[in-house]
Parts: sequence; C-alpha cells; structure tokens
Amino acid sequence: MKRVLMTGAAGSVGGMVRPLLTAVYPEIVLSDVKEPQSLRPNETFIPAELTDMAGVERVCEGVDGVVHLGGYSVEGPWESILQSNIIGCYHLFEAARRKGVRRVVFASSNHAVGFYPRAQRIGADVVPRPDSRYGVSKLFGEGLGSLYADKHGLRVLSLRIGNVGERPLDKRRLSIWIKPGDLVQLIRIGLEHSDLRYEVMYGASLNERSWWDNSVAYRYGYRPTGRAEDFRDHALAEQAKLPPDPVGDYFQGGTFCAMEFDGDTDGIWS
Ligand code: 15L
Repeated sequence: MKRVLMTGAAGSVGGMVRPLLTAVYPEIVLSDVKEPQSLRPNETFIPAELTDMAGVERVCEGVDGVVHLGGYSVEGPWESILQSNIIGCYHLFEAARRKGVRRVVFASSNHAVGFYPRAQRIGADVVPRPDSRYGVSKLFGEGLGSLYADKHGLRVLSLRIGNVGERPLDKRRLSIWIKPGDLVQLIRIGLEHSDLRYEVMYGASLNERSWWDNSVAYRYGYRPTGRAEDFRDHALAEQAKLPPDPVGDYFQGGTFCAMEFDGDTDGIWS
C-alpha cells in the first residue's frame, strides 16, 4: 500500500484517524468537499463531491487502497441519504474498479443492525435490522462491497463502526465505543491482510458490555487496547443527564431507533 485515499477526510472520524494513517502510509490522498486543516508533507488534498463520478474517478487515480469515510453520517432526509450514501457510494466503488484500486475499507455503521435488542449478542453474520434510512444506506454500501469483491476481485472490508472517540460518551457507548487507534488497526487489516477477500467486522474496542461477537476481526489478528470500562464513571454521569428513552434504551441503535418510531411496542416495556 503506497498511495491511500481517505474520503470524508475533513469529518470528525477522518480527523481522528488521519494522523495515525499518515504515520504509516507513504502517500495519503485526502478528499472531501472542504479542505482538512494543516496538511502534512505526505498528504495531498483533492476536493470531490461523491455525487460527481468524474471527480471521484480523479481522486482514485493511482490509488492502491481507499478508506471510505465520506457520505452522510447520521439519519437524515431521504434525498440527502440517496445522494451521498447510495449514489455517492456506488460512484466510489465503481471508480475504484475503473481505476484499478485493490482494496476498499468501507465505513459501515452499527445502525445497520440497530434494531437488535441490547439483550441480544449478535455476530457479523446476522440478518440485518437497520434502524434508519441511514442504516439502510450502510447496508447498501456493504452490499456493493460484497458485489465488487465477488465480481471484480476488489478486496473489501466493511466495518460496522460503533462510536469513535477518545472516550465513551454515555451508557450505550460503553458497549459500542472504539478508540481511534483500534479503528486504525481494523483499517490496516482491511488494507493489508493477505487473506482478506470480503468481510464484515464490528468497529468496537475491548468493551466488557459489548453486544457484538467480533470473532471475525480477532481471527484476522485484531487486538484492541481501548477499554470502555476505564471511562465508566464519566459515561454513566453523562447518561444521568439524559432523559429516559424507552425505545432507544431498549435497542442497540439508541435514538436512531426512537426517531419517527410508531411501531409495535409489545415486548419493549412488558
Ligand atoms: C454512527 O454511525 C454515526 O456516524 C455517529 O455519528 C454516531 O451516531 C454513531 O453511529 C453512534 O451510534 O453512536
């Protein structure tokens, strides 16, 4: 891996993983609609809109591997999700194929499976239960990754990322938190591991309260070092400031499940 492209480089996750990737790979191409701050000597910024196929092809030029963080990163109106995460994600995989990119690490999300109850432990092979239009768009991206791997030989890793940050923000995040360094470990598995063809893994640190069986990642050598419980007091204090949310607190996806919810509540409160 000589030249690595990161889309969504000006976003918050991009900002956290960027210095760690820049330290590893000789050439980093950063792409986003706005320029990220303080470029290092081995970083080049190329602006692109994911909705512009020609622009996406331009940023893929000469690239060996892509870390695709770009797109709409929360629940939103259908039109925004459609443009950024459906059309934009298709452009990314198709441009990667046309330009001979070898690997793509796709930032999927825990919201692809957010409607699993917190009481249930799930692996990466469960039937998806998206909790939002955003979650559905992430499954579309996972589907594209699988298709381009099987049909075109692209090697793809879909990471169902929990919540990236220096520490878990609340009780839910004690289960799904991932520290930036652990996410970079997973990204490097996606960019470098020789056995990888197509896999789905969870982007979580070493969390005692995890709801996910991440044995696929461990099989590929993932050894997370972040421990959510080290920040338990802070996370629970923050949780205490939040109003109760019967739907969100029951399901793994939290507030994404509660948004616009008018479904069947049997079994939630009883
Ligand atoms: C995500 O997928 C979002 O991108 C992020 O903003 C958080 O909402 C995160 O999930 C989460 O579930 O905490």
